Amino acid sequence: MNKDDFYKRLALLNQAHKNLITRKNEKEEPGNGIYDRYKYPVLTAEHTPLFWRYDLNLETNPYLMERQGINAVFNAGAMLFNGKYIVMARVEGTDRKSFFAVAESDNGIDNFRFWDYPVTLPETKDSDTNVYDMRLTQHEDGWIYGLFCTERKDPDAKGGDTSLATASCGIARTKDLVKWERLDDLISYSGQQRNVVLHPEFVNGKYALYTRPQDGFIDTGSGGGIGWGLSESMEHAEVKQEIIMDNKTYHTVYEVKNGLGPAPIKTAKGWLHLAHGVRNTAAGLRYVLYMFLADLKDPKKIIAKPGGYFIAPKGEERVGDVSNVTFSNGWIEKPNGEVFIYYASSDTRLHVATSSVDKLLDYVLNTPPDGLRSAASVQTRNELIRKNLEYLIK
Ligand code: M1P
Repeated sequence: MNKDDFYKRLALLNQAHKNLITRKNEKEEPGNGIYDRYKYPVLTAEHTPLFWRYDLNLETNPYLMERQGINAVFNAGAMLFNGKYIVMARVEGTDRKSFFAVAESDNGIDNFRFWDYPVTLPETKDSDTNVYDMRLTQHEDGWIYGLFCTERKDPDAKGGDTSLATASCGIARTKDLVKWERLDDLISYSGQQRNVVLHPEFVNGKYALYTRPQDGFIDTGSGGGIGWGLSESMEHAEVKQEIIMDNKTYHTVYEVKNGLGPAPIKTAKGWLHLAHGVRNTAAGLRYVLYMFLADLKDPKKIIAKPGGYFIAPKGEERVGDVSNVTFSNGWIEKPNGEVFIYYASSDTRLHVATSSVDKLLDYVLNTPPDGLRSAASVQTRNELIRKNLEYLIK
């Protein structure tokens, strides 16, 4: 490619990237009254800076090729930081390795821009093969903690078996989201761990962790459910005893497994939680989001749980590297009570849905619980129909 063509192509790439990252997002009307969805994802692989992917030097990359492609941007932690909406995205390269990167926006619904460098996460002595799904917790001890899954090849895997892996909870902390101190991985006694989340406050003077014990890497087996345990420290976090606070349940949207999403939001009526539930289908696993409310004084006690899902994949969200998945590990509560829910679809892209603490409390407190039988579902629906028809006749 001659110099002119190189710079012409570069200008085209720059323009396409700028158009994408500055595109205004649009609320989808009329919504369901609980939350609003938006027309465009907030982040995709194409949102990552060109200088992460291309060698921009004419001498060393005369064809202006993409040298280090990005495959997907999805499951993101989130927080307000220095007045900006921050997401800590899971970025996956074309080499299948994930890493973390911060993107920020002024309004939380569009114009997200990645910081120049992804997170350089220190390793422990036992290096991570893959890291993903960071939950950010601004803890009352003053640190911002990032808890994530660290995946390694299973040391017990026999000779040629390259599929067996182990999942553990990696832990790091920071004050500025740039310099990270890596702490020991969580020690627990219930098999593998994914979807571990740090509660933002001390409980009985200890750190409180939501866990998701599992027997194997993919299947939770006889384990599973959202667990709860306490740890004396985060430098050497150890949960000696886990209790399951939210079980998997037969013929529900969390029949096969579930796991907590972001750290809960504290409200006047309880701790508001967002989680994912997984069921099996003939087409594979289906991941949806659901919510519940836990007791303010005893955060392991669930006090309200609507039946069914809160967000499920819709339209293009249904398709991706792992289709039929919605997953969330980040949300932001603004001081005025607005809530920005960052959810990913099909392990491919990141979206936002907006709501408020008032609406979400109304949803968790006034949506009927799962009656666990078709007859119970009909009874609940009939009750709604009867009330509506009587009200309309008046
Ligand atoms: O592929 C769907 C999700 O699968 C895992 O979640 P869980 O442990 O609950 O099954 C994670 O790998 C997650 O990142 C992924 O989105």
